[in-house]
Amino acid sequence: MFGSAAPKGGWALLIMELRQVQVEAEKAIRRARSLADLRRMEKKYIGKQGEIAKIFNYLKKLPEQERRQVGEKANAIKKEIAGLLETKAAELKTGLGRTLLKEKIDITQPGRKIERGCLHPLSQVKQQAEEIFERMGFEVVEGPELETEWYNFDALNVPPDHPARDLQDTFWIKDKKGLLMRTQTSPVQVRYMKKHNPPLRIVVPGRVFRNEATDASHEAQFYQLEGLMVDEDISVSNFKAVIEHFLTSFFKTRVEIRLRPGYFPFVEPGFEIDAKRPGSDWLELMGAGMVHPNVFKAAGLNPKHWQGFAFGVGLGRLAMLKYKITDIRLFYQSDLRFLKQF
Ligand code: FA5
Repeated sequence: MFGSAAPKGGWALLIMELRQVQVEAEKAIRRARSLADLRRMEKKYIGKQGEIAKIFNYLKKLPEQERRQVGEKANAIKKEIAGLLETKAAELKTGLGRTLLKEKIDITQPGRKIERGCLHPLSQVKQQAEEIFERMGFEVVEGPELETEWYNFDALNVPPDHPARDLQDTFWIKDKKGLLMRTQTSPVQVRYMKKHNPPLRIVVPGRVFRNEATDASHEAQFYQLEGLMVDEDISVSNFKAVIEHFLTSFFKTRVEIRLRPGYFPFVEPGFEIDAKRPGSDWLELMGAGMVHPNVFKAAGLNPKHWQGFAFGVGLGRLAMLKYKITDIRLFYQSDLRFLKQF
């Protein structure tokens, strides 16, 4: 820095030099990332041969008064740098501690359980019913929820003035004449028979819509499973045998059923089937009957040659009986406390 003799005003240069060392050291300490960094800085700035020590070496070349002034300043800066190093070291130590704590793994903890979901009870019922019918040689087919008036009513022999066509019962599509949300899965009978020749056995699961008030056993949209079996020689006894086999397999317990005469324009004769478990009330489960000749005609089949039975069962009603649920609306409320039980 200086030669053998300090130049005049050299103390001022030393003070500037000290300021520079101070600023540089402060910056470096702030950026330090490890204790090793700090040790290097300690050596560089306040070590025996560090920057401050070098300045002390020049002090003896200064006149007495200036020497004291620069000496005091150098000591103060040395102390400050030592303090900064100490604070930063403490900071790094606790920071490291915090990271270690955060990343600590307790290997004695049991593994975290992945919660298992389950199928909605109505989906389960749908799958079980499909499987049973598939084992009896039935094919599972689907049809559209948005349907034409022709398939939903006309092709099914429903008279033009039948009350089911009323606004109170059917959700008609606004401004689209002849389009509606299907009120039953029965239109798929005709859709299928138009494209496939008998003998045939199908079941059709699907959502249907009715413009009606809801109560414990009625929803405005619900699921049905339609069944259709057509061959040359099908009778009501075939229907009884198939349905009894289905119900016994589905409920895995004895379920009493009774057939009541019922009117559906697309079957003749027609009946309603009620079911009951020991200790509970009769519940209307399905509508059924022998396919009406006019339905065969609408599908382009000869009613003199073909015979068949059809039925439509409410999947919600099956689920109610199976799980002893007394209100069908519970299936549609998405309450996990209810749904997790299945
Ligand atoms: C029909 O829908 C006919 N298509 C059934 C049919 C098919 C008859 C083939 C003959 C031949 P029904 O409206 O009764 O019929 O409904 C059939 C079943 O759906 C009922 O037995 C019941 O289990 C269920 N169901 C009817 N309305 C509702 C409703 N609002 N909420 C829940 N389930 C219902």
